[in-house]
Amino acid sequence: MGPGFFPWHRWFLLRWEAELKRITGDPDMSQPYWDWIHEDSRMNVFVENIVGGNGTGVNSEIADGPFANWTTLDANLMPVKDKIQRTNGAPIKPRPGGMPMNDTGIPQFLPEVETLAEVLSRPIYDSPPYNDTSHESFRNGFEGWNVSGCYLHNRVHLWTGGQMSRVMISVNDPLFWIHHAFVDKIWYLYQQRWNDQPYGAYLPISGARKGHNLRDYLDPWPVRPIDVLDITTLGYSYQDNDYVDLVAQGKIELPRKKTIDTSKASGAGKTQAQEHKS
Ligand SMILES: [Cu+2]
Repeated sequence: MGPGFFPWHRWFLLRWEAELKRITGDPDMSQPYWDWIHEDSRMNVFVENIVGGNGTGVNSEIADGPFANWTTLDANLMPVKDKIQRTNGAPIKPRPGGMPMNDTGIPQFLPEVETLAEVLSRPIYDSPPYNDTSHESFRNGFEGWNVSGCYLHNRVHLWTGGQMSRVMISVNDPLFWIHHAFVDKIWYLYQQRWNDQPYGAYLPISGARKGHNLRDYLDPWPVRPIDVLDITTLGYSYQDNDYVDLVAQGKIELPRKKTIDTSKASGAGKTQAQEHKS
């Protein structure tokens, strides 16, 4: 997406939360987040009283929980016959109109804490050309495009599969909102750590495509990145001292990266490439 990825979704979430308050009539209603980085909370949302389980059957449709018979909408907001679908890491057949990824495979695992810690340690919010090819960019690494080698946010969408893996219809799955609330918290934690550093605050002021510079409107919202940088002025806050807070503050001792036997891995790759040629 680009530098506007975080502020665009921040405003989207705020609008959504305002709708939740309006519909429930509860002014204290707030949007929870799903911590997909902590071992203990990765999978425990997939239960009947939260978002329901993994998909089942030929269409990988969820069969339990409050959203099991949810009417889903297509990209033109027309109701379609698909129920909410999830594959949670299982290989699925690629579908037409699928999420454009530079990656070829379906991720089998949710993101790892080491990857999140690495991307949070990048002192530059974003870098030219301010799109999905930006290197040394916290935003691009976290958003998850191939060049940055992280896949954090994108990986969660693809791992879930079903509607979540297709940009224009991903909001059908309530998982979208709890995922993006966590994404927003991670941006907040990044801001806490790097905002007062030379390149840690929002970038760029100019030079990105329209809708992504500091004072550009975030199409279609009537706000600009500069308007949504500070969550205290937006009237909300996050629970602190959670696991991800400690990760962002460097207070968690991370397991060392597992050593991968690259000789075997590259050998397997070669065989496949040769088979493709023949
Ligand atoms: Cu997303």
